[in-house]
Formats: sequence, structure tokens, C-alpha cells
Amino acid sequence: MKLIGMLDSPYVRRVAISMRLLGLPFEHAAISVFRGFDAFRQINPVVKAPTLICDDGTRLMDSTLMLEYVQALAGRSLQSSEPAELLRELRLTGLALAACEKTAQIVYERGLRPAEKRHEPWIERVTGQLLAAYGELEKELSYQPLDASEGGIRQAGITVGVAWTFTQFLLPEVVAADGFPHLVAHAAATEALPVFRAIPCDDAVQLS
Ligand SMILES: N[C@@H](CCC(=O)N[C@@H](CS)C(=O)NCC(=O)O)C(=O)O
Repeated sequence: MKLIGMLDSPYVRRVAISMRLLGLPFEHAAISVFRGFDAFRQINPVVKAPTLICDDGTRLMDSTLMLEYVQALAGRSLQSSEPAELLRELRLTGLALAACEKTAQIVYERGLRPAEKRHEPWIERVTGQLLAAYGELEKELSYQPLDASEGGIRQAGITVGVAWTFTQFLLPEVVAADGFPHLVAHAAATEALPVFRAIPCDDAVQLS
């Protein structure tokens, strides 16, 4: 299998980390959806990162769908099979994915739209949503931390860690870390794991 996309994308990174934890071998091609648009389009005309080229040639999109597939391949899940635990994990994963989406929207708005065409009410709305997502996550982690150990980490722990690092990398002035001590602690623990260190948030590029 081949995973296409830059590791500054939290979606690419969560899939790469998960595949590594599941023991599934894969190649990684760091092609940017912006600077490598034409090369990416040859692989997937929709130009979405991540794209997973499966062994039969199928091009799969969307990190959550990829995770569903690779877990089936590995014959094990990175989510709890106990419904109440699973529900919490899905809620936390959903919040983290919403935070990634809102971070990306702000970055795209700032980086891609000409300044005179920027719509401040939209940026304010998205910023409020971003802060709400991290506010909810912070509350959840203050009640009960997520496992951030190499042997015990699951998808919610991976995605929350990856999301926080991503937002802190791109928008630290929007989401001030000192207001989110539990998230800071969780991300510090995940970033220290060998699997996270082996697949770092690529700081050489701008949002895939
Ligand atoms: N829901 C998707 C989101 C993927 C996504 O938005 N990726 C960004 C890169 S971080 C992308 O492909 N942007 C280019 C575009 O949408 O044109 C997932 O989980 O994989």
C-alpha cells in the first residue's frame, strides 16, 4: 500500500501512525496537494490528502474510511469494542477532527483568499467553532485522560494528539496553549512516543 500526502496534514499523519501501530507495511509519498497538484492529480484526480493506494490499485480517500479498511486488513481495531468506551472515543475523535477541519479552514482563508476578499464574519464563526471543539476536548480530558502509552493508545488518543500538534503548529495565536493544560499534556505524551517521533508533523511545508 502507498499513502500519499504530506505529514503536516493531520489526516495523513493519523493514518500513517495508525498503520504503523497496526503493523501494516506501507510506502509513503510526501506529495503536496498545492505545490504537487499535478503529480497528485495523476494519482487521484480529486486531489485529496490522504489518498491510499491499496494493493489492488484502488485509490481510497478520507482518513476515517482508510482506518476502517486498514483495521479490517490488520484484523484488529484501534477502538474499544465496549459500547460506552467506544462512544466516548468516537466523541473525542469527532471533536478532534472538527478542530482539524476548522484549523484548515482558517489557514486556507488566510493563505489562499486575497486579503480584500476575506470575509471576517466567516473567520470569526470558524474561530468560535475551533475554540469550542478544543474547549470540549479540554473538558473531557480533565474528567478522564486518554491513554497515551505506546501499548494502550487508541484512535481517539492518536487523533487528539495529532490535531493539537497541527493546530499549535499553524495557529498558536488563535488557540493559546495555556488555556488547555490537559491537551498540552496529552500531546506532549503522544509526541514523545516512538511511533509519533517516527512520523513527525512535517514542519517544512504549509498545510499539504
Ligand atoms: N475528511 C478528510 C479531510 C482531508 C482533507 O481535507 N485534506 C486536505 C489536506 S489537510 C486536502 O486534501 N486539501 C485539499 C483540498 O481539499 O483541495 C479526511 O479525513 O481525510
